[in-house]
Amino acid sequence: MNRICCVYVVIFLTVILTAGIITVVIHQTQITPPPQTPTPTATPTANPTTINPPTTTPNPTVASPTPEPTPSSPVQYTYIVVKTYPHDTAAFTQGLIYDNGFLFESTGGFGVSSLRRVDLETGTVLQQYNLPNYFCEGLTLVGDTLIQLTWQSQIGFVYDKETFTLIGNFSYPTEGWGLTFDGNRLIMSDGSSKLLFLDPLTYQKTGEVNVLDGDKPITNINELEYINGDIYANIWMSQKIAIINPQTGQVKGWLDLTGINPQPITNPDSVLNGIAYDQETGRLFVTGKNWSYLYQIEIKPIS
Ligand SMILES: [Ca+2]
Repeated sequence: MNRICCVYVVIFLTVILTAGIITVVIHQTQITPPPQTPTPTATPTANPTTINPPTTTPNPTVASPTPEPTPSSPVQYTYIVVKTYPHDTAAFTQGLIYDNGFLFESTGGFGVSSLRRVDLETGTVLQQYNLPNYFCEGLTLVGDTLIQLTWQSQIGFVYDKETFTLIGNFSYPTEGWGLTFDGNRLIMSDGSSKLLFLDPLTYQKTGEVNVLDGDKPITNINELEYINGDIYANIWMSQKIAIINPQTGQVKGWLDLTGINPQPITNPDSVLNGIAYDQETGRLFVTGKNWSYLYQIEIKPIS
């Protein structure tokens, strides 16, 4: 019996010892994972960072190439004549604007330069201020004052719009060609490829932009008209009007007016010049130096 008891005791102890070892092993194996747990926790955090970028990064890379090549070639426009009005053939048109039912016109030429108020329907000159000693050029309206440039005299004149009373003048260092107003700045051309920006009160230059079609400078920029954020510009001795982005100077469109004037060309200087815009109705008017007619036109892209 004692021997049997001893055997049982030994078996019992062996079982307990074995169970103890197994428990320790199991315990150790269960403990091991926790230190690994932080690693997996870190992995999920890394996953979003690696997943997100692919979705966001490719988009800009795909999107930017599309807008960047925007220096696209200018849109080509043609015209439709909506209405024809009489125009004084003695008017060597250098500046033209429309305001409240009237055209205001600056005419050039030595001895015959003038500032005029013209009835749109009849072409009749209703009011005129002569400047025989100057060769007048661009014209624009700032509030109730008319601003007129001269070609090479480097002087500009300021008039009361109603009375044509000369109320001031200013000087500038370049030639004077075209003039318009964007509501904040005077925009002036001087025959080069530049548009000059002037303060409308002090007439001091505040900036300039080079007019380019792609990378080609466009020179001889003449009469101007600011229309809905763009500058429409006659190009001297050309049948085309450039539509220019004032911020970049890029030509965004070309309006070809070839054939609009049926008059036989007897004077080579009698070229297309003069753009006016009626902001209230959106009417666009064009004419030329000594032309018999002024045209209201609509423009449309050439398809
Ligand atoms: Ca104009």
